[in-house]
Amino acid sequence: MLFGEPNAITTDDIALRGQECPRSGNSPPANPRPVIGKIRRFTFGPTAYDGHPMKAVILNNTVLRDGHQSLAATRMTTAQMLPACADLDGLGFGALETWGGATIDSCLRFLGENPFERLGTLKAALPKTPHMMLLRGQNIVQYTSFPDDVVTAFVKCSAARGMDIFRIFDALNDTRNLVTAVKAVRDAGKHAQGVICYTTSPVHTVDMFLKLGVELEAMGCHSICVKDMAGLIPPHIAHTLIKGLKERVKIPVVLHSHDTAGLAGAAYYAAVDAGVDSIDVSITPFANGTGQPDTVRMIALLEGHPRQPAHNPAALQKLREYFTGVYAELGKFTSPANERVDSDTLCYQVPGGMLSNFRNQLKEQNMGDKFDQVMLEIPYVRECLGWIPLVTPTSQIVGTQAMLNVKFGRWKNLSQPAIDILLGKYGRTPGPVNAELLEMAEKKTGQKRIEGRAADLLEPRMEKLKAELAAKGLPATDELAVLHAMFPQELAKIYAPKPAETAAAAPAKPAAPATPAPASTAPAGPGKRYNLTLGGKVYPVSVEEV
Ligand SMILES: [Mn+2]
Repeated sequence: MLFGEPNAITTDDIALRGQECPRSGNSPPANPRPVIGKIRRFTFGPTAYDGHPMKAVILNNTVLRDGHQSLAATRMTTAQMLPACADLDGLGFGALETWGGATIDSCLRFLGENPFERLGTLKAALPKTPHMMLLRGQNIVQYTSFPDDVVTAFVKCSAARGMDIFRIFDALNDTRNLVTAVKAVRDAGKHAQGVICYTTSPVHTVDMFLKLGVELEAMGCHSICVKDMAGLIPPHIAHTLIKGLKERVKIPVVLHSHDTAGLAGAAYYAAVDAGVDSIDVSITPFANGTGQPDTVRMIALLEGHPRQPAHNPAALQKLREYFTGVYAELGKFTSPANERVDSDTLCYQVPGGMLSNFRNQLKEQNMGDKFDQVMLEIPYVRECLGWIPLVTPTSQIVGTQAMLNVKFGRWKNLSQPAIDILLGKYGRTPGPVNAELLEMAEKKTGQKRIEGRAADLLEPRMEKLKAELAAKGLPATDELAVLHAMFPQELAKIYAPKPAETAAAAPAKPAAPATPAPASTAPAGPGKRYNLTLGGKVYPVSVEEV
């Protein structure tokens, strides 16, 4: 084993400060730095992995979701996935991540596909392996909060199409934003996986994450995923965190990381030593870099380890060859910047896919030369917004605000989503938000910060959504209603009459094509488009998650 236990380790000694980053500007931090209090002490027992020492670690495969989301702007089509399905299904992966995250947005916005039909098709093509999806809690697969009835309907529809494991996260780790989704998944008889979004900051400690894990189990989650979306977790911390969780909870624990900074393979290895039940891998070339470690590479890393899983090198090689062809087909959306290991992410914590996309965004804003300045502003903005983890949608919110601060001066323009964070509309922030900024936000909006669960303020919407669909002449099904709630324009485009059909009726004005042409700017992902009106000018900003 990598890690002996020469001394008892106490987790409250481990504050997760991450890399020291240079601070932009000369002004002191706007927040008084919260004190990291002495939290409950405990020591590790003598054994390294006291579950089943010889039980192989389970591998989950992400190539059909996070793999291409991280390395090819989520552009893999269902048609490109299907030829790989028989081999993927036969390899004995614990789960295949096939849906959720940005795939639903991408299906509608770029690929002209009905995402629920994709799920049904993939379920039929991959009948043996459990399907897994990424769900953003109360945000479903969008960027703002939805009422409980929409969240519940979405889960029901996904379960009916064959989704098995729902990996549910909240960007602020506010469990109040997970409750509805967890209950809906349990009611549907499916597997609810609660997520700990891993990040580093002066207010985050291993102990805080362990407490969150215990809370997730108590909430009824069937398993826990440590989601390291920006690839920040170092091996020793991974070991400490996973081991601590395994000692406190009875449900399985998964580690999900990205190789953006080159840490994921080693972090996984340490987690395997610590007793992690499963880890997420992908398949080259939709692996490594900003994606998950490649399956073959991870198995090779575990060579000689008692927990190395059995594998089928020939089938894996065949898949690798197949996906190499798909990667070439998606060349417009891939980038060497995503493929290489880049330690920048350790400093700025910006998820890898967002980093490359952000470069393009700044160029579009004529701010290409301001990249470093904006990156330096990100930790400062994050601190002022209560040290929120950077994951969709908070990564976009912090990135956009940092850009505005650099462009117009600090806090001269406060974006609406940043205001909503300050007002508590996304949930409880890990640290306190900057008091002056909060005052500014309250003055500007005439609203007070809310302390309760934001979704409690939202009226049920399903009936209204169905009425809207009916008024447009579309079928008023639950599936279309939840898509209409999140992606009204994109859904309308998919169902717009084809140009050929309208040619006779209105030849002068053809309808929008069902399959929009791919965006001309290379890896522009299916990110949120913010239209920021500043000083009378509209600035479109878009960034994407990893
Ligand atoms: Mn990920």
